[in-house]
Amino acid sequence: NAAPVTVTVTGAAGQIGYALLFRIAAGDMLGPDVPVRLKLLEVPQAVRSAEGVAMELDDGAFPLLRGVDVTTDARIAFDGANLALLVGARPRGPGMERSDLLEANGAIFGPQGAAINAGAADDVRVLVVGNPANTNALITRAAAPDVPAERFTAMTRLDHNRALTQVAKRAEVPVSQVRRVTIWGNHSATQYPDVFHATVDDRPAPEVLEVPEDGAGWLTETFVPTVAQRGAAVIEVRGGSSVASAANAALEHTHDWVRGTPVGDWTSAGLVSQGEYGVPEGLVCSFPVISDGGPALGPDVARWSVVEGLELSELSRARIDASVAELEAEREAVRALGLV
Ligand code: NAX
Repeated sequence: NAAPVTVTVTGAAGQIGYALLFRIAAGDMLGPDVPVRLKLLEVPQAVRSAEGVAMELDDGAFPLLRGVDVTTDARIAFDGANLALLVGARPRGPGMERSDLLEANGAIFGPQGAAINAGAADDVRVLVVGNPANTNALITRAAAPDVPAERFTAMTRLDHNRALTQVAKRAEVPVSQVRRVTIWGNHSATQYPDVFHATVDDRPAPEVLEVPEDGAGWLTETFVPTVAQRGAAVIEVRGGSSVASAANAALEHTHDWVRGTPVGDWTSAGLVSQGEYGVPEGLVCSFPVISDGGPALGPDVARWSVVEGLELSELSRARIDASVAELEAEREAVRALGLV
């Protein structure tokens, strides 16, 4: 009877929260052998709704679920947290400038980082889903100086999964036959989905997809914009933003971090740069990453590491540099606001 893992979810009464919490309780994130305790953080206006979600979690009678707490106090929410999924964020309102958006999110992620620093478990791992995810992760990390930088991540797994499926459809293979695609840069329209190191049925993807080195044709005209603008396309067709697919991506990101990526494959995640591929140190940038798994939790936590040594074409280099420039501009903006 293992000790339960404490999972804190912010924005618990929101759409992604609703799609995420029941799957965590069902064991989809950490596996069928790992009991969980959930701590739900919400703002006062939505806390009653979060309490309703907690009632439904009770009514699921999930064998792995060892309790649900609901709070509006970040200190209570992150106390003892092994995993922190930061989903709640301030969306861009009408007439809001980018600096207003960054400032509003600084007021959320700064205090949450401080609460993580003060009270989370020694092995805490943080995934930021709420947008702008990379820069919110940067702010959270800056407010938690005692937690190792490698524990702060931003979600680009949904972009990664979108890229996998676009490649599979183009190659007319099941998505399970596609490996090693990469999302580079910011979780924004400037992101660069890269297929130059991907494989389809163990063959080089550029060969299968007939992509020339300069990316002319399908890659730059269809693939990159389709992946980068998929969120907007879902909004247009579904009449609402991506929710279940985002929750699924958060689950997979966390699962692979804790339990390891499959041998021979990698995934994408926003990590604090240590200068890999020339990305300025400290920026939270999406890279190709692996985790070697290891003990599910505890002091020897499995780590993400960036897959190094990939050769980048001129096209890839230019696209990555453009997205990294946007991350730098966001960092400058939050610096000017005193948030990092
Ligand atoms: P919702 O608006 O449905 O839910 C957000 C919830 O967060 C609300 O219930 C709100 O009360 C709560 N909240 C706000 N401030 C909070 C705070 N300080 N503490 C605790 N809770 C707080 O949005 P939803 O559709 O669930 O999306 C959540 C976030 O995910 C958004 O920022 C969205 O942009 C982002 N996304 C990120 C994706 C990614 O790939 N990284 C993809 C999906 C999604 O767009």
